[in-house]
Amino acid sequence: MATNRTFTMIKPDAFAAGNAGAILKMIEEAGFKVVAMKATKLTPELAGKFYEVHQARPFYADLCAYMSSGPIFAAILEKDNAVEDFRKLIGATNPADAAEGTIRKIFATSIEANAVHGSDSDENAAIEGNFFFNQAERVL
Ligand code: RTP
Ligand code: MG
Repeated sequence: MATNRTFTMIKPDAFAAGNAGAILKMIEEAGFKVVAMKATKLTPELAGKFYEVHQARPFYADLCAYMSSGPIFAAILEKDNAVEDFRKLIGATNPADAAEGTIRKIFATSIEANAVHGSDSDENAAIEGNFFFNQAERVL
């Protein structure tokens, strides 16, 4: 059964461009509740660990450099059918393929600098939330 939580990051490009507030507004207006959130900055090592599933891909080194290039927001979101509904809200990885009205269509500037992350399964949502937030930070 689908759980009601997912994990997101507002990525360095969107944070640096001052789009975090507008993106969070879209997330809230789509019915997601923020139940944990922090501003932070990944080291290249932490970015590499977070995205280690992609370590054999040609874009992995660039991805780790980009994801550690500046501050991000990390957040746990709550809503029915959270993982699937959030992936719909953010749109396709490549903004050129993202549907009109999706966060990536509006804010992403390239397939890499694509504004937001969204977990791809309930299992990964839990793993990724635990990567950033300890128990005391997940009391809600
Ligand atoms: P995410 O994990 O960040 O939510 O993105 P996603 O599921 O839509 O895409 P995924 O395949 O998991 O890729 C992770 C991130 O790597 C960057 N990427 N660059 N240069 C490229 O061809 C390329 N492909 C992917 C993007 O930042 C993508 O979100
Ligand atoms: Mg992914």
